[in-house]
Amino acid sequence: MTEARTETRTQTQRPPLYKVILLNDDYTPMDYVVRVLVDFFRKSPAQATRIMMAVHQEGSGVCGVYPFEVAETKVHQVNSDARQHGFPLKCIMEAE
Ligand code: NFA
Repeated sequence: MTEARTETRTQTQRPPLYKVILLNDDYTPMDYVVRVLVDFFRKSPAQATRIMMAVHQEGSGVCGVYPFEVAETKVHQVNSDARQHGFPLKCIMEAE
């Protein structure tokens, strides 16, 4: 009788992660971008202000890193809220 053997996995499976990125533009008010970061990305007002200023100065910035469906939901929420307010703010996602 041959002994049955099973391979042991040494690495834990992790879901692929996606960066959610805000893009700068010339019209969206700074305080609105800070509010988006606090409300949709659960940042503190200080963190939100730092991220907003980085996007403003560098053209884009990462707001958070999430599994696919969470990232997709955040992108939708931000783009739809910005449009409802009449601002051109754009949010995108990118594989990490
Ligand atoms: N650049 C915008 C302004 O000067 C502010 C902004 C920051 C817009 C980050 C979009 C993203 N009002």
